[in-house]
Amino acid sequence: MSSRYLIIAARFNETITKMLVSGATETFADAGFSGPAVETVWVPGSFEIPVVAAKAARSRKWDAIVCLGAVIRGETPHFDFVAGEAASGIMQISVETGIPVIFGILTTDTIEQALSRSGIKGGNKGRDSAQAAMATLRTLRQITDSKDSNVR
Ligand code: INI
Repeated sequence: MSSRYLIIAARFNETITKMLVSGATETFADAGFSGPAVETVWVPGSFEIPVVAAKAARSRKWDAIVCLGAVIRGETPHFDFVAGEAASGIMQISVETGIPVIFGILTTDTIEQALSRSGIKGGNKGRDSAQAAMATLRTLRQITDSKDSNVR
């Protein structure tokens, strides 16, 4: 089945978020989704992700949305606000629209921890998030299909 994915990435801590975007893009490509099937848009920071995700999800142009960012505690007293509001905004949009909106925002104490979860040591939150988007979409379609097949 054809699927369209949107990646929303924060420019804050761009060295890290670019690696997350690469991980997500490569994972979608490995699964056969590239070119117009995967679009990427950028926002200034993770705090701006929910408003863009809300507009995108309500437009119904994409089947799933992957939100990528890096919030590092050492860099800001706003850590709890930025990370917490991004998380709750993303969850709210996903549940409201029924579209998978994946929380791919790293929340770490140090830049070293963020780097090690963005591909430097193997793990890549962008890759995990793309996999979560495809898996959640599959499950939602499975539920819709089984509902339709029970209609007499
Ligand atoms: N945004 C991030 O994505 N990560 C951070 O670590 C961060 N810090 O450290 O402050 C951050 N702040 C910017 C924030 O997301 C907004 O762009 C800004 O507050 C304007 O609304």
